[in-house]
Amino acid sequence: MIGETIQSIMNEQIKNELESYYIYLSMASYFHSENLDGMAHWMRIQAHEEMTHAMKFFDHIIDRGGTATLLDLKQLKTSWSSPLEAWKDACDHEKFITGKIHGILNRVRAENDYTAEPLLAWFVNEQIEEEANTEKILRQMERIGDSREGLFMLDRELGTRIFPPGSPLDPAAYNAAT
Ligand code: OFO
Repeated sequence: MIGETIQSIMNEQIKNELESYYIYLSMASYFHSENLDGMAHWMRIQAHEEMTHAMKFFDHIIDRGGTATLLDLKQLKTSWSSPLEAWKDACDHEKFITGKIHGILNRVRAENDYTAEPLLAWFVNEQIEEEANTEKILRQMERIGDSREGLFMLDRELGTRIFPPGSPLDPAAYNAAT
């Protein structure tokens, strides 16, 4: 059975992950409005990943006999002044999430909750990749500067990211389902 303290911080993290989902879907919308459909596509897949992150905490709580509580999401930023600003925010957001994951791991250790440690270890590793991905794109954006050509080349490259099979956010899947 999961303890009250760990259940409560995991419920908080479900909210953080769902807010990540919202932020990246918002960024997808912004990139579409800028005709950067490749970046929008990348963000849709990122949003999908965030939903799966939320569900990992959700299932962990349920599997241990607890109650997953869906907390209110805060109103998040919905527009950006430039693609560069959006990528900066994505990068900062991943660092913020890494801090949250490390904080949960500290609490899990303080509570001697050995059952939760493997889940947290997965997230610690995942955050290395999450930070590296956004950091790399941000550095490329900074190098591109004002070059329209560079921006569209990167946009094309990011449009090649592949949706995980069965993703409900893949337009090919939900359009085929109707
Ligand atoms: Fe982007 O890793 Fe979850 O939030």
